[in-house]
Amino acid sequence: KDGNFFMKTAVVTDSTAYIPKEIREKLNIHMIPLSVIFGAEAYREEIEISATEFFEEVKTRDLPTTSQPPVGEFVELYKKLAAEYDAIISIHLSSGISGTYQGAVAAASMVDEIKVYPFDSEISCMVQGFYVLEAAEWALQNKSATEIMERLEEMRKTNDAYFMVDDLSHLQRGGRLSSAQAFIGSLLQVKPLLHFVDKKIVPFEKIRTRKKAMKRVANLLGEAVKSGEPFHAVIIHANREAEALEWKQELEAVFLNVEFTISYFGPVIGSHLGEGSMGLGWVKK
Ligand code: MYR
Repeated sequence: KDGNFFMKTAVVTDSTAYIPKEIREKLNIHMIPLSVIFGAEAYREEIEISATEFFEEVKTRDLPTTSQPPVGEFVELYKKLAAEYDAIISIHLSSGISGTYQGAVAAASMVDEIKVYPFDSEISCMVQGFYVLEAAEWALQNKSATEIMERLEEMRKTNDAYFMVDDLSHLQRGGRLSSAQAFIGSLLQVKPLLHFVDKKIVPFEKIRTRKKAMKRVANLLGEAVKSGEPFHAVIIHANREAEALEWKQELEAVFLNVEFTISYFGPVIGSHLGEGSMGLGWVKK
């Protein structure tokens, strides 16, 4: 705020936050899609292919590869927003698993018309979405870009997530699992719980069954929220909505200071995790 002049800050993210279109429109969130590539055909997720269409498609086809958005798409959007806004906050999936954030940084240096603040969420999906929703709400309240960036850094301190996959080989094939090859070999037999360390995906603990893994994650949440302060949490599933709903009800009955929502692993992230994956992320309100 500078006298009567309010900073207008635009919020940009990528498709892997999986924020539904109605919410993006309501909160003025601008989205740049990543793509899934089946053979010679590329589809921009959330625009040309939905999560439902994707999981239907991969019933009869191998999982596709994925690609980050072209830098030109960031440049074009930033230039367009420069006409209407004073600054841009651009929030992206972890730079340890995708080149998307670097693309935003490169585009920011090519656009002189407006100051762009790229933010590496160091995570993805609706856990990245927590940052995006908060930034968008603060921007609507005319908070400055630097104030919003400080708030995002503060959120990092209480933001955490764990997830499990049915088949670890997808993550390994896509090169998104960071661990010694021999260790990964030993993990392929079990269902390890995974998380992010230093922007990269690493196994957290070897756990043999899905039920036990979910129990372990619930305990980790309990540890994180034990102060009783209000938290947001999100259950994220890859085509397992009924199971996610059931887990939500179980967790809601135990953690009264936590507001739970359900989200999904869409096409791009689903290509690396495979169907049946399930995750839980949280942040202090
Ligand atoms: C690209 O092609 O640039 C996209 C690569 C995406 C890799 C995704 C790896 C799995 C991420 C799991 C996130 C879980 C968040 C709770």
